[in-house]
Amino acid sequence: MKTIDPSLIAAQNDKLARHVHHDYEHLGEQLARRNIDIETVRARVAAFGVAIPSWGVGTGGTRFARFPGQGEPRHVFDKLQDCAVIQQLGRATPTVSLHIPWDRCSDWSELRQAAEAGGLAFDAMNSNTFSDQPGQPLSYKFGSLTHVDAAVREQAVAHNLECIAIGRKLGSKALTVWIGDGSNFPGQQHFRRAFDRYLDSTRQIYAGLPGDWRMFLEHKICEPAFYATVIQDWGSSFLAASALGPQAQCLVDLGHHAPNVNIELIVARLIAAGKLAGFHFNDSKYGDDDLDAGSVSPYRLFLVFNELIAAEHEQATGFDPAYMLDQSHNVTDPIESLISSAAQVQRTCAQALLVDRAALDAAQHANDALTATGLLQKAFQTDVTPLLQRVRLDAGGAIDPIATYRASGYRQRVAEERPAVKGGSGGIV
Ligand code: LRH
Ligand code: MN
Repeated sequence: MKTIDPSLIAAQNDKLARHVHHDYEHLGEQLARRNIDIETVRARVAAFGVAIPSWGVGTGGTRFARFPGQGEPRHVFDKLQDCAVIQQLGRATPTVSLHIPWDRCSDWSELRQAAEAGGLAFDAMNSNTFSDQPGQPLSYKFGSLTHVDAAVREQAVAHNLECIAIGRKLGSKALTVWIGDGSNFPGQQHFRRAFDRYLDSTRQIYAGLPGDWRMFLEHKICEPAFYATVIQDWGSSFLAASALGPQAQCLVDLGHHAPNVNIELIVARLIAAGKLAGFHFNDSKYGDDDLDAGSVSPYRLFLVFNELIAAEHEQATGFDPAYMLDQSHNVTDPIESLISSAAQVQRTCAQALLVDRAALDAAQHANDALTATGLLQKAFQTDVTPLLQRVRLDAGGAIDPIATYRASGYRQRVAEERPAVKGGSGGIV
C-alpha cells in the first residue's frame, strides 16, 4: 500500500508545531477559566472516529452526469489505499464501511490484510438491493425486500445474508440495510402489506445475524421512490426495529429528512428508546444532497452532537452509536473532502464537549431560555482548531492535512498509475 512518505508529514509538521503548542496552551487557559480541563476534552476527541464510506473515495455524480476526476480508484484495493491516506493525515477515520457488490473482491482475507497494513478496520457492511447487477436473475425495479413477488424478496434476503458472511470474514460487526422500495403513484402499493413484507424479509436477515452483530435500518423520505417510501421516516424504522429485536436499531442519515425537520429531536427520541444505531453524516440544502458534513449547516450538526454528548454524559442505556460519513463528492478531490469532513465532525464533537452541562440543567430548570441557548452557542463559537491540530500531531497525523496532502502530490502519483476514466451518464458512483 503506497501511501504518503512519513518524513514529508514530519517536515510539514515541523513548520507548524511551535504555533500549535502555543495556541493549545492559550486555549487551555481560556477553557480553564470556564472550568473545563482541556486534557479531558483532548482525550475524548482523540478517541473519536468516523468511518469512511468506500463509495465516497471515487468521484460522485447525480442522475444527470458524473465527471470523474484524476486517479479514480479502480477497485476496492485502490479505495483502501486512498482511505489509508485519509487516516494517515487526519487520524480520525480508523474504519471503512464497504458496499456490496461495489466492493466485491475475490480474496476477502487479502483485503483484510491490506486494510490492517493501512491501519484500517471495517465498519458496517452495506447491502445493495436498489440496483440490478449484471446477470442478476430477478430485477429490483419494483422493489426488493418488499417486492410483491416472493422470489424477488428471497433474492434480496440472500444478498443481505451474503453481506453478513463477507463482513464476518472482514471483522465487521454490523449490516446497514437501506432499500429504495416504494411507489411513484397513489394506489401503486398497499402501504400496510408492503410494510408486512418488509418485516417478513428483515426477520429472515435478522435470524442470520451473529450474536454480536447489529442491524442498522436506514430510513429515507424519498428517492428513488417519489410518492411513498416503505421505510420513509424514523417512525417506520422504529416500528420495524422494535418488531425485529434488540440487535436492530435505527440509522439516521442527515440527508434523509424533509427540509427543516428537527433531526436532533429524532436523535433524542431514538436514544431514549435505546434504538439509535448511528449516523450517516453529510449536509444538505434541499434533498439528499450528500454534501460535505458541516459545509452548509454546521450548527445543525452541532445540535445533533449536543444530544449525543448529553447522552454520553448521562450514560444513557444502550447508547453506542456508529459514526459514518455518507457523501458524494462531485466537484472536489474526494480524499480532501473526506479528510475535511471527518475533521469537521470531530470539531463538532469537541465543541459539544464544551457545553457546561450543569449550567444548562440549571437554566432549563429555571426556564431561562436565553441562558440555555447561550450556553450552546458559546460552545459552538469556541475555536477548537489548536485542540484538533494537537490531536492529529500526537497521533502521528498532519497538523494541516489538506496542505500536506497537496504537498505530497499523491493525486498526481495515482493519476499516473490509474488509467483515466471517461465521463459517463449519471449515478452516484
Ligand atoms: C441512500 C444512502 C445509503 C447508501 C447509499 C449510497 O441514499 O444514503 O446509505 O447505501 O446512500
Ligand atoms: Mn446513507
